[in-house]
Amino acid sequence: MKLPLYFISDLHLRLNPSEDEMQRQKRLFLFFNHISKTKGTLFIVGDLFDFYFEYKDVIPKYYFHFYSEILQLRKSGVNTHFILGNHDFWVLDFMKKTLMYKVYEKDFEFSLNGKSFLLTHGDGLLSWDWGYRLMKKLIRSPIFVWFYRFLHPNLGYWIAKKISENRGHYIHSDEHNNKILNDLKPFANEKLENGIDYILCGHYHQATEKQIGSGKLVILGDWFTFDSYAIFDGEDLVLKRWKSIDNLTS
Ligand SMILES: [Mn+2]
Repeated sequence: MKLPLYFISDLHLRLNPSEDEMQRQKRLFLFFNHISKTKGTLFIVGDLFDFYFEYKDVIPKYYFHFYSEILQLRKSGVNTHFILGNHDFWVLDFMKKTLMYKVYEKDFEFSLNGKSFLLTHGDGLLSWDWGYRLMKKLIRSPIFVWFYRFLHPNLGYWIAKKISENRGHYIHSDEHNNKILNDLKPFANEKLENGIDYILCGHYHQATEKQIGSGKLVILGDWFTFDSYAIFDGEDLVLKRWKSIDNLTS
């Protein structure tokens, strides 16, 4: 695995390309361009898309620019790893083989330079989220996917757009952020006690790093308000915000 390692999550690329969305994607592609120059490895820790459903012979056209940019990044020698989130679970061979270097349906653990990493999208971890856990089981079940696949793509994407439009924004109060962080602590503690050094997750749309003992829990933020990413240079893992090619500030 080539250094540096870059980690991002919760891009939620949209099905309705507005002017805002185009600007947002432009910033992301400038970041990709930066990575193609520094080289290294990119990990996308879930919710890359707002909705992605791949059919045997059909892929969504909305993400055309993204496909092109990611292939360019790979051509520059950067391997792209994609840990699926709850918004992009329904991938087939286009995502797994053509577009990404590697796709993970579950959490992914690896070690590099004496550090152990755990990458998890992070959905379904909160103690009060039992309703979501049930829903997760349902929408990932083969029978649900089998049924959805039989809808005409126009209808399948119409439903997804309606759900996407009606979803609230991801603005969190400090109180809410702390509540999440506290609830994730037992999970993080257990992993960190069992030899993991760094836990990276997404899903919660907050950009936080928490030192726990000698380890670290990083919530990767998103690409709406934060444009955040974590970087591991071989020594340490740091959470940063992307500003522009020439101006990287934390
Ligand atoms: Mn998510």
